[in-house]
Amino acid sequence: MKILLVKPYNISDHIQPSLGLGYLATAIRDKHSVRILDCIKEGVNAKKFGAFISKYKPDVVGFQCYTFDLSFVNKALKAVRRADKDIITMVGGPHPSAMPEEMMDVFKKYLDFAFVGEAESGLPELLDILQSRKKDYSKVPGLAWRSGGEVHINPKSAVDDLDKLGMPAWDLILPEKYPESQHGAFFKQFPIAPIMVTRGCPFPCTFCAGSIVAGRKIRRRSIDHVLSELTYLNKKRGIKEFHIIDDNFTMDMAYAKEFLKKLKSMNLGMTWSVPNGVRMDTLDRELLSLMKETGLYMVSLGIESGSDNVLKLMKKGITTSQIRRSVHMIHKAGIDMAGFFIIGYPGETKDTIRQTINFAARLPLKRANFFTYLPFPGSESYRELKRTKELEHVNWKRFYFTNAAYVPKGMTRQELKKLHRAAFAKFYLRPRVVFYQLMSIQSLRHFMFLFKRFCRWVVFN
Ligand code: B12
Ligand code: SF4
Repeated sequence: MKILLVKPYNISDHIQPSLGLGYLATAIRDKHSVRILDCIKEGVNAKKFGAFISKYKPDVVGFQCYTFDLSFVNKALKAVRRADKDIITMVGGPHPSAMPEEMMDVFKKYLDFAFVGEAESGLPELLDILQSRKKDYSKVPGLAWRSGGEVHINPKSAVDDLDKLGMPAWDLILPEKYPESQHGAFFKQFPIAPIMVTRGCPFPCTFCAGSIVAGRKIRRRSIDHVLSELTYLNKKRGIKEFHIIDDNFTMDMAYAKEFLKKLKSMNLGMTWSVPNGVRMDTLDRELLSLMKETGLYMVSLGIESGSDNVLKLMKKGITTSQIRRSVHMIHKAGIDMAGFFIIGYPGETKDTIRQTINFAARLPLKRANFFTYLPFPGSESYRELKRTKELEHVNWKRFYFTNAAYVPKGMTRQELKKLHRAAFAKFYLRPRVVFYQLMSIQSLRHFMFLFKRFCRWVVFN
């Protein structure tokens, strides 16, 4: 069959290959013809999507769906049905994993199947059934399907031995064709590819929906498997920088150290970063010096808040004094840092937000990103807000970080947005911080990209 896997179009500045779709392509390509369409990279918005489908004529279209993709997915599913009602449609990813029943209900006229969790074993099984026309979907792991108007959801599965999944289908993704600033900001070398070394996170942070797909158990690829992927990316695709996009690459410090020692001995000359962040309690001096020696140029840290009370509410398992100690250890190791912060978490006050803003400015960070809290389906905080009926009706259209989709009691949306702007202004409008950003610009093209991004930020905020 002719399968189209789609990364939805959105307004995000992240233009990065989808490893999820890459792994799925690997799982099905021996029996099917597969194409990965990254609508962000190709500029295929909802208006253009119908024309693309009419021309490409796939048998199956599958969308990767984050919560903030819902509006595009809605329009795109309708466009598929309009183009050809026989095309089979499906969705997978974080949003359907958290709300499979709701998705099957809301999109019932246009959506045939949804997947919960990882789908490397479920998708090939479903395609076999579709091809054989047997219509017994009851054994396909993680599948949400309909029969007699009822939605059924099969238990999900996750592959324990990650090496068995092989590599994402890099020859279909073509990472070398992606733009320079995959993470929407800075880099050292180009072209860049993301890689995933581990899956799963056992920590209970209440705002996070990471485990909804990957689960709480941590699974690791063998070190040789990861290194052979890096060698392939470097030698065959010309990739010079890699981004480890795990939930928390340094979770198992012994594993991370062994990996880095072997990487060092290979002398690939690649630079790397951990743009999704690592926990500060999973770093030590030896690990940091190995990270630096192997080409890590910036470490992103999930700091979240400058208030111990809020950190406790978030079940982050770390205090502000531990954060300070850890940040100083990284600073001493000579590694630049970026911090992630959440403001407007349930239970926050304007004072705790100001504490976070001041805390961020006092730490020796080179960059900071402040997100307004979003109640991700599947996260503990989402469930809690639903339970207390604080979140009766979610406006998914507002579901983006700059939109302040949720506002804690005791403040207005305007006040939260004002604090959000103040956080960026206080952090970035300092000569040494401005100078550092200017010195990190790689080319005129990079400057133009950052400038456009800044203008967009001003408009959206
Ligand atoms: C890597 C990552 C990114 C990368 C994404 C790269 C990409 N192009 O896909 C980057 C850094 C760009 C990113 C950005 C953002 N991310 Co992110 N990200 C992750 C992270 C850490 C891992 C995702 C991953 O690659 N997993 C590995 C692959 C193998 O799994 P997968 O992609 O989920 O795919 C599997 C299944 O989901 C399923 N599947 C997926 N798609 C499909 C499609 C079909 C048809 C089928 C059948 C199955 C299927 O099968 C796949 C294989 O098993 C997750 C946390 C987590 N652990 O899941 C957060 C996460 C997905 N991100 C999240 C968010 C919110 C964002 C941002 C909105 C944040 C921001 N600051 O703006 C942006 C949005 C960017 C965008 N343009 O869409 C949330 C999503 C929550 C939600 N309900 O929407 C998560 C869960 C983290 C969290 N905060 O809780 N992210
Ligand atoms: S925020 Fe990071 S450490 Fe916390 S649960 Fe999510 S992935 Fe794990």
